[in-house]
Amino acid sequence: MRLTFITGNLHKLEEARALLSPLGIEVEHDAGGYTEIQSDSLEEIALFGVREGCKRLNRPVFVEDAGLFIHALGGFPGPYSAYVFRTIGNAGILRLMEGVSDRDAHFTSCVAFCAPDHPPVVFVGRVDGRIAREERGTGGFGFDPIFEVDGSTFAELSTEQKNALSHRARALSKFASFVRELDV
Ligand code: ITT
Repeated sequence: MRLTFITGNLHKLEEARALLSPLGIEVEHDAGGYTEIQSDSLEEIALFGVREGCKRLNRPVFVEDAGLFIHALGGFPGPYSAYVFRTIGNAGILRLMEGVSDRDAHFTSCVAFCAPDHPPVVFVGRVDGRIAREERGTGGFGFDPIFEVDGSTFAELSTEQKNALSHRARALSKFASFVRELDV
């Protein structure tokens, strides 16, 4: 089975391939992008994007929208994670969290799939962790150096280790179980 992943983020592509290839799902890459609507809901953003991408490419496609939700900050940056990462980055998040003892946070990932003969569907994955006191590790991307689970930041893990527990891997695993049953 061959599916097209529309994303501008090559790290996401690597994680998706590492997880889906062993399951017999070949992932092609399209960097043509999609409209990221402004919404408080990652599901809505992903569903809108996948509908548009499927229309543009006229073949089975998926997209993924993810966000970091920091509990002490009321869920910030959430659906605005890409913008916040670009503007204040990890250093800015650590500054916002100075003196804050509740470090709880989670990542959520929404994988949306659509095919010419299949309506859009979405799969959600979540991982709970904590905001570290400082950046650690050189792997991964984005907020990985400041998000820790069981004492290690995601940036301290290999792709395989991150895929054993990440939000994206959880959403992609649900997606894989679903899509393997389809004849697309
Ligand atoms: P797309 O082209 O697929 O949209 P993107 O990088 O813009 O790629 P998102 O819109 O999903 O991705 O933005 C979410 C932001 O949250 C992203 O820029 C990262 O900085 C961060 N992020 C998402 N998943 C992450 C992960 O697994 N580890 C660390 N940071 C992550």
